[in-house]
Amino acid sequence: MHENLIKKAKQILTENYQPGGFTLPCKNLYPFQWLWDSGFIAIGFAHFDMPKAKQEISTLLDAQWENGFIPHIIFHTDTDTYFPGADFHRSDLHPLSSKKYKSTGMTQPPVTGFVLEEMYNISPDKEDLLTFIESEIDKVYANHRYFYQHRDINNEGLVYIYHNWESGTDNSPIWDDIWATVDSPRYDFQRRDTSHVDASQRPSKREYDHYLHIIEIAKQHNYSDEKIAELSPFLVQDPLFNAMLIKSNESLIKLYKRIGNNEDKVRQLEQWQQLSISSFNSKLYDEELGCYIHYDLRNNKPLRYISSSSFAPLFANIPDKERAAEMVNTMMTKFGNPDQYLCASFDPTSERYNPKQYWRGPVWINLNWMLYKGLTQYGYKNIAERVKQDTIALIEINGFYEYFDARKEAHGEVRAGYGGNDFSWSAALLIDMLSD
Ligand code: 2M8
Repeated sequence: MHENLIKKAKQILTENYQPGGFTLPCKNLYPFQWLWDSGFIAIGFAHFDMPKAKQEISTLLDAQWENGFIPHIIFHTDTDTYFPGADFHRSDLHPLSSKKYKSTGMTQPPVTGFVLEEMYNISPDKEDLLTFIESEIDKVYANHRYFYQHRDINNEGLVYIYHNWESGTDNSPIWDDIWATVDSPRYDFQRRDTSHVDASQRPSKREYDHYLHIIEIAKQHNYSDEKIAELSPFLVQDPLFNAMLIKSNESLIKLYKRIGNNEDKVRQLEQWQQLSISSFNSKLYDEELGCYIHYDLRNNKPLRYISSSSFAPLFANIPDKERAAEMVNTMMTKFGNPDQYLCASFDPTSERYNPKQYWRGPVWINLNWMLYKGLTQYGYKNIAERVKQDTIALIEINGFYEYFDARKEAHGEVRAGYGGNDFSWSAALLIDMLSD
């Protein structure tokens, strides 16, 4: 079943793979290596080309800074078809940044820990994979240590992100509340994304002003974590980001135990994990909404909106069974209408919902993959199956797009897949879902 889809997905990954040992998220639109894309891509490759899966992760970790930080974009080439590029980000300003690669000075959801575990589970040759994991796992551990040492300013086990691009959900309507508090300059710059993709499917010029403004502040202080925590107008505890960290902690604990002789690291990870899960549950859960939400650390207030990130904690085993049931109820009431594909990236009943614009509403395959796994884990087999079938249908009808309209009526006569086409993580994660 679905042989043609799988064949096409493998072809996309193989064609997006680059001589530098990494895979483009999508040709033209994203011409470098992105952190969480690489993680999802490695899971896809693991099913049919393990050497490339390993190489993807090794290349990513090779760009790690001396303080454990892993950047969100690694600029492997000098191409100027993406804005803002290496010359704008100036990772060299940070004293501990990589001397080998130019990168950004911000990160993305820490997926690498659980990606190693997924690769291990997929591989038929466990011994070989364990040898690979042994060679890389300490770098991932150092990355987690970086988060707990530098991004957890209240020592509560919840780390902050200082830029919307760190969230991965770039222009989520949730950030509108923050932009309303920021008086960013109006910059003069030339966007590149809108020459590849219809502008109505991308963030606005004003949003880009804010994105650049935060980077300018960080650069003025050479990307010092302490200064960023003090000065960035964007300082958020994001449930998706923190759930990824928690999920990766869990994987590191399991993998270190399998390797053996790493009791100190296991103990440390377990300590972080305990605090993180307990604070996540007490601080980020909104009883009234029945799901997890973001917390604005800069302005000290919860951001009370429902997005697909609100359900990602299911993937990381964070809620207890009772809470999981409430979350599933919220999800199905707000997002699960039969005339909608699961799962819109933002609350379809909100006036801020836009079914065509990037992270303001469309369905994203990486979030669907997490939900599929999370729902399965908690025993919601039928809903998990719906997420899977919806994912297959969206790709079958439209192609391997970056994001998709959640409204069923939008598909058919016209294409309702948006953003870039032949998008790597859509291909990679479909391969994984179909192998289940
Ligand atoms: C999108 O973000 C980049 C900036 O990082 C962009 O819009 O230029 C997001 O969807 C992000 O989550 C993703 O990792 C990246 C590459 O696919 O594209």
